[in-house]
Amino acid sequence: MSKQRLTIALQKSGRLSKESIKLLSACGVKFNMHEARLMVHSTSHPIDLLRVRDDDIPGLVMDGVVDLGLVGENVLEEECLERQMRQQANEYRSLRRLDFGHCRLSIALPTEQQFNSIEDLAGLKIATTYPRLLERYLQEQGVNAKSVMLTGSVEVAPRAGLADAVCDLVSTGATLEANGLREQQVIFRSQVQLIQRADELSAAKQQMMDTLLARIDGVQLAKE
Ligand code: PRT
Ligand code: ZN
Repeated sequence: MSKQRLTIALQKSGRLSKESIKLLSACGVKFNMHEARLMVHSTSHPIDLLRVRDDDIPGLVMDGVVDLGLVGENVLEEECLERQMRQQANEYRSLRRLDFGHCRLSIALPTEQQFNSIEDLAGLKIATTYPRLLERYLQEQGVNAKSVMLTGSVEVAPRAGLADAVCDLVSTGATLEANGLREQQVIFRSQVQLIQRADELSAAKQQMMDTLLARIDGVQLAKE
């Protein structure tokens, strides 16, 4: 990565990509976007964008491969816990919580299933893309349930007989409802964070960073 240009990792395509680009544009940072490109250079500032899958963003920041990242706290915290377990570098600086990508990670059960308290999860298999967040929650609650890792189609797991329950991201709740599931317990609330790698930036990058942060604050304030 460049010593002079600030590198920002953001989601290539998905729920966060439009808003991430919109935020940078509102800060006056200009790009010639090419849909296929991994790396995009700003034409107005010493800033480069690295467009990747959201799951790769925390690791790229924690490993110091990029300077900044825009990522959902669900993905960030999951990677942090995973790296903690594996005793890998998991440090980063939290710069700002941003006003997009809001969702919650919730445990949901088939609608017909009784649920009175968290103890009702004992002995169940719970499908999730976030096993570390789920296991931490279960441990805190002292409930002995099993997480089953699925990277996609989590909401169909109970009907397919792969699990008894799910622990999945929810925003409107329509997906759970369409799959005959009822949201029972929120375990984590998430929005997008701007994060920075843990070590010091070069003077040139730090200067660009200060300018960018001031503009982000201006944009956020104007939205309120
Ligand atoms: O390809 P890549 O790995 O980059 O993308 P992805 O498919 O892993 O992620 P993507 O684009 O779906 O989501 C990126 C991030 O957006 C997530 O990590 C969250 O931080 C945030 N986010 C906000 C959401 C949602 N809202 C959301 N509703 N991510 C996923 N969903 C899904 C959820 O998994 C479920 O399938 O939407 C469905 C539920 O939505 P409702 O409205 O029906 O409740
Ligand atoms: Zn992803």
